[in-house]
Amino acid sequence: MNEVNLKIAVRTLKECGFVVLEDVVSRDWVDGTREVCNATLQHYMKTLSPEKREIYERTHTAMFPPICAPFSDAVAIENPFAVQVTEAAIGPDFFCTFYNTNTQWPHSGIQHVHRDFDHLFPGFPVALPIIQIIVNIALTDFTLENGATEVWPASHLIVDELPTDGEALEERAKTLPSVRTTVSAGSIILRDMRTWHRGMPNKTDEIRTMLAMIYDRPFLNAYVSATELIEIPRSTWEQMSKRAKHIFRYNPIVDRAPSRLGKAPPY
Ligand SMILES: O=C(O)CCC(=O)C(=O)O
Repeated sequence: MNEVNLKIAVRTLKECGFVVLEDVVSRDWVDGTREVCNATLQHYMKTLSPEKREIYERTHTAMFPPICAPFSDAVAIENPFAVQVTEAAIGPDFFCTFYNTNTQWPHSGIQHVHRDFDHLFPGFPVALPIIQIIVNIALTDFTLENGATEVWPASHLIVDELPTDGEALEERAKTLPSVRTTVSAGSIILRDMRTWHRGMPNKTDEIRTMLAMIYDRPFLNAYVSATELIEIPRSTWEQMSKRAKHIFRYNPIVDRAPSRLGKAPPY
């Protein structure tokens, strides 16, 4: 990205709480990854109780993908455009200890409005600079019909002592303008973790999924819970670039072969 576009991207992220980098990942990679991801999701759903599966299919599903190809490909974990914007927004030493997927199943319903992370000092009268960015890579076209995420621009700057989700937030969100992230497959959405958003109903017969990685400012390492770390198979680690190893430096490297099954996030 040239200097002018980088400036616009970072400014948009800071002002609006999210920015879309349109069509930055190749169709070939996206199509192959979607196929593997859908198969992994099907495996993962079979590991759940029927009750849980029913709830996930009706509402929303998050899954930890196995850290092997294609999920561990450089184009995903250290996408040059996403890294460029992230470095400019939160500095070069950011790290990642969270990587999941977000799926709206065919004919699923609406998610509740929420922010993924609260302000560092809830109640402080002004919003502090951005500290966490979620990097979403769309594996399908995101449309109004299949549940493109709804986002409230500039809501990351709202500092009232609202909970991160719940009735009060739903009510307040109704009074504020929102947009839908209708983007093409292979687009990347970078979002400040404080920005209000929700998954929307998927009225189509196709699965709608995006990958999601959280890039954090270095000091947040002190708050990472051990149960949430990503287990990186040594065979994946050995293939990662120096840059990717730096981004994923706080995660455990395990000697198990990569499992092709998705896992449940710890919530
Ligand atoms: O899948 C979506 O559209 C949004 C889901 C999401 O970002 C979340 O659950 O935090």
